[in-house]
Amino acid sequence: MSVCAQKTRMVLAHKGLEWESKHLDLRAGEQFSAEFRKINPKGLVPALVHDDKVVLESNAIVQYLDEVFAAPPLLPVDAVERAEARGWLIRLDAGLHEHIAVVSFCVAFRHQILQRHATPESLQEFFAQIRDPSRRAVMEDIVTNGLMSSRLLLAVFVYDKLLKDMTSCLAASGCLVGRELSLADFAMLPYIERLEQLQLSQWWESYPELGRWLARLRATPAYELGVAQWSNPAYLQLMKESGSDAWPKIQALLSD
Ligand SMILES: N[C@@H](CCC(=O)N[C@@H](CS)C(=O)NCC(=O)O)C(=O)O
Repeated sequence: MSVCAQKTRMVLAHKGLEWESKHLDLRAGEQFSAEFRKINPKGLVPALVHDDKVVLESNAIVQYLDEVFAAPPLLPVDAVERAEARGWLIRLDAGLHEHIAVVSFCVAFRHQILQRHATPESLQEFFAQIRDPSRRAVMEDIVTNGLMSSRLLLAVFVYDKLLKDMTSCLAASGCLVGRELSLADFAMLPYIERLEQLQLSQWWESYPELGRWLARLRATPAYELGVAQWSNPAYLQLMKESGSDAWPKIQALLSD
């Protein structure tokens, strides 16, 4: 259920490409194995291996796929629109990706970590596996503090602005850029769907454009092959249960 892997699989599926998937159990720490670190020393998914070459970073991967497998194209022809589509991808790397991790862990996934690592020693061992000190600090904070993490407030404000910006772009054609679905739509979908899985869809109750956009993307074969078929019922259940009382707390942060 990695948002970056969902995005990548949707693009592979939209292009009609066949791929072999090696699923890693992130909660079990399989991304930290020596074998996977040979592919991605950062211990992050997804990683694409194509023609014996490794391509890392999901936004670089989807653009690589769009260049190497040109049809059907997923970037607009118009240069300004191409720049706009890339702008949405940059927005993910410039903060939103970290913010969805903050929201997801503060509301739901921290419970998995706390359950798996029930003693302080085991929890410290888990944090110690994260080599990047900044990622480790974020994880320690959100797992330990949950909805009380100060990072959640920032994440909520950034998301609120994103939902408004998306709505104003979607009003014109139902797509984020131009008139056809592009990398921008496929990249952004998992970040919005995750909010819904966390029971936060009331956030965009007054933005019907977003609901229509979600429905349009979910009707694509790419969604079925890249996202729906990979859903993990246990994760969905955890997000549903843990998210049941999250919206009033998020709403309170928004009105502070
Ligand atoms: N910038 C990277 C981010 C990758 C990333 O954060 N992947 C997450 C899943 S969405 C992951 O592997 N998490 C495992 C961990 O943090 O230990 C990309 O876009 O590929």
